[in-house]
Formats: sequence, C-alpha cells, structure tokens
Amino acid sequence: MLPTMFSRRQVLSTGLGLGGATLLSACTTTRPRATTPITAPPTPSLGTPAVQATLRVGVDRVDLGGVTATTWLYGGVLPGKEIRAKAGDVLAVRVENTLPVETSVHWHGIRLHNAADGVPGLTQDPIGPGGSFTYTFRAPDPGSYFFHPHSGVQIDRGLYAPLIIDDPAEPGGYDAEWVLLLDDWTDGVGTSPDDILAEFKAQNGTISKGMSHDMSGMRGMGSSPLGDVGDIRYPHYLINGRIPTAPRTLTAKPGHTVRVRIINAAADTLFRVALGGHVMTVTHTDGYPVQPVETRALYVAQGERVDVLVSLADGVFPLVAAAEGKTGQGLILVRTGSGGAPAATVRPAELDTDPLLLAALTPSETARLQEQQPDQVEQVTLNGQMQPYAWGMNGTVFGSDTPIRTTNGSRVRLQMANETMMAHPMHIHGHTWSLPGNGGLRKDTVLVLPMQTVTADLQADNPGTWAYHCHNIYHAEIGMMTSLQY
Ligand SMILES: [Cu+2]
Repeated sequence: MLPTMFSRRQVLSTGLGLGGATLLSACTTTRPRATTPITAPPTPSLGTPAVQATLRVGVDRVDLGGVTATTWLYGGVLPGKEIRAKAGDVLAVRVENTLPVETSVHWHGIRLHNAADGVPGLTQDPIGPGGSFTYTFRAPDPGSYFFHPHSGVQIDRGLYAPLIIDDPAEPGGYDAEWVLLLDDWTDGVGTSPDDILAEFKAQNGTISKGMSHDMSGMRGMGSSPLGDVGDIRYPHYLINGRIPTAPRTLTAKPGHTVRVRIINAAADTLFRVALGGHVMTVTHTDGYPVQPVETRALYVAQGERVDVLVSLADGVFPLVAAAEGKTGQGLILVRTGSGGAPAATVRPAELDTDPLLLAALTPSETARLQEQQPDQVEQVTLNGQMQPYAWGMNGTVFGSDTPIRTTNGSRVRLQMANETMMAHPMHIHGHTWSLPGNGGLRKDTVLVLPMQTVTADLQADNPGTWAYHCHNIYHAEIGMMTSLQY
C-alpha cells in the first residue's frame, strides 16, 4: 500500500485561511535573546542506580501498519521501549545520539533534580551528533510518565516512550496493565515537522498583550466544544505506533480488570478517548491518584496522562482516540473473545457522551498538597493567534521573556489567563501543581480553555531553572514558554 501523500496546504490548516501577505507588512520580527538561566544546583549524590538503560536515538524506518516512514526513533521502535522503575529508584539512562542534529531527553512529569531535566539552554548543553549523555536521577513519585526530546519539534517525529514508576505500596487489584501512547503523525509521509515549523515562522506573526481578536478558527476542520484545540491536520493518528487500518490488539479474559495508562505524546492533537461498550473508572492523572470516577469518554491533551480501570466484557471492542476538532482517529482493539474486528472508522457511541476533562477531577486525600496561603502570586497571560501564527506568554515570546523568580520554600500561585481562542495544555517542569479550584488536584499539565483562567499553586522545593510552557510543541517552539527560577 502506498503512503498517503498530503500536500502542505492540506496539512497546515493555516494555509486555508487568510493569505498572509497582506498581514506580513505590518509585522516586525521579535529577535529572541538568550534567557540567562541561574546556575543549576549541583547534581546530588544518588548512589548506585537501580535501573540502567541505553537509549539510541537515530534515523530509522518504521512500519505504521502498511504505511512506512523514515523517521527518528528511540532504539528503532515506535513507541520507544518502556522504562520502568519503583518509586524512589535511581535511574541511569545513557543517551547515544546518532541523529545528524542535536537532541536532549526530558523526563516529563518527574520531580527530578534540575541538571537531569533535559532542557538545552536551561539545564544542559544539547547532546551533539555522535555524542552521548547519561541522565542519572531519582524518580520519587509513582505514576505514568513519558520521555521525549526538548529540542525543537523532535517530539513530532517518533521520539517518545513511556516511563512507568510503580508504587510498591499500591494494592493493585487488577489483572493486567496496558500502556497506550497516542500520537499525531506526519513525519516521513507528509510535511516534516521542521518544515511545518518553518512555515509557521515564515508568517512572521507577532503577539500583543491583551485579548485575541483571532476568529480564524480551523477552517475546513471539525469543531470542538472546547474551542480551537490544534493548528495542524495530520495524515495519521496512532495508538502505539499503528494507524487504524492496521491496529494492534490487546488481549485479556472476559471479566478481567485492566489498568490502562493513557499518555498523549502528540505534538498538536488533543484526543477524545473511549472504549466501545465499556465504562472507564479514572484513578490517576499525571501520576497522582484521584477520587475514582466513572466516565464513558475523556479528553487527554498533549502531555497529559490518565490511568483508568476497566472491567472487560466478552468480545472485540474498539478503543478509539478521536482527534478532537479534526478528522481522523487512532484505534487499538481489545479482544477478550471471538468476533470480527470493527472497521478502522468505527466511532463508539461512548465518544459522544460528555467527555471528562482531566482538570475537573478531584484528588484523593493522599495526593493533596498541604494547604497554605501563597507567598507569591504571579499573573500569567497566554497570548497569540493562529494567523499570522504567533503564540507566547505574558505578551512576549521565549527569549524575550522575564523568567518568574521565587525563593526556595515559597508557595507560588500562578494565575494563568488564557486570552486566546485556543486551548493550551500548560506544563511545568520539576513540580506538580495543586489546583485550588479543584480541591487541590495534582497535575503537571493542565488544559487551559479559551478565555479561561486557571489557578495553579506549587511548592518551591526543588531549586533550579524550570521550563514552563505550552505542550503544543509548535506553540512552545514559536515562543509560548518561559521559566521558573530559584
Ligand atoms: Cu498552546
């Protein structure tokens, strides 16, 4: 089967709207300057690692299920091989870069020491072509995490893998565990991620502080009750590296309870997830336990993770991750009995049953951060628009930003006001927020809806220079990033 080719115009929704030329003359380019990071605290002495791994980063060919693509992979497979440890373990991961360009690895959601956070320019020098770097860090908290580069838009190639931290004290109570990586895919079959970014940059967009007047929307794309949720139409959407016409199959016995860890590794796509014929019980988000709640569908934004328990019926069922506001979906099959496989385009009725937003969950008692009045309140605005393409924070772009400074031991409150028509999954490194509006729900990635303000507290107990950005990777790369420093 030949790969489906998509033209640039089809891939980039921004190509479908206003011609940029008439707008460009009025715009000037903001010239980024380097943000000077504070000196990272010294790497702590961590002792002998309990888990050691080697991660070869390279150019490889991958079979997405009849569609093959040349792309960049961890260890030659998609998704990359899972790394698993126990809470409190020290991990040592040697990264060998065989790419023609620099790379880095960020351990998304892990409350690790700053020097291992994997952000070139803030916490380390990039790993050059032919170079290597060993990340040694303790993973203090159990949960579902993942790792990916923090270099350009490399996450929009095949560079991502799960990082699962088990809780030795957890009773379990399930028969099996599945890890699902959701992704949007263009590399090697459509416009390359770097070319997409170049097209966005060529629009020379600037952002202004204040409300967006961008009403362009995603013309020709579906609509979402959440508002705008992405800029790019992808040729494919994947679950665990497969397109829906050649899905992977997960097998279990009827009546078994399965823990499903769902990780959104996509660059530009928010997914709406449901398992046909089943109710899901949500137990964790971003690693932390929540008060269990049943739902038939849920939203997972880029960088978010959610764990659900499912009691399986007898038969063959589609687990679908529909690309929200776009056309297309990822699919994986759940098989506990006989029956034919559903079509690639199957749309379980559960998808249209009021999907749960993960930020609306309630934390379990054990997950709560002790309540405390903030020592410092920071107003943060999210700014920008799709046309001409520009995204930023506090009225400016990364490089021209003013880092948020605090002191060790402070309770910091961030009031994130989204002044755009787009939902932004905001991510903080090295910490997990407590959301006072949701009883102290713990999250490191929170979806801030259009024109919504989200209050997020954190305890400054992990000194360093910490990236704080939108996890739409194109938004982050165009400038929607700043840092927290202490
Ligand atoms: Cu964003």
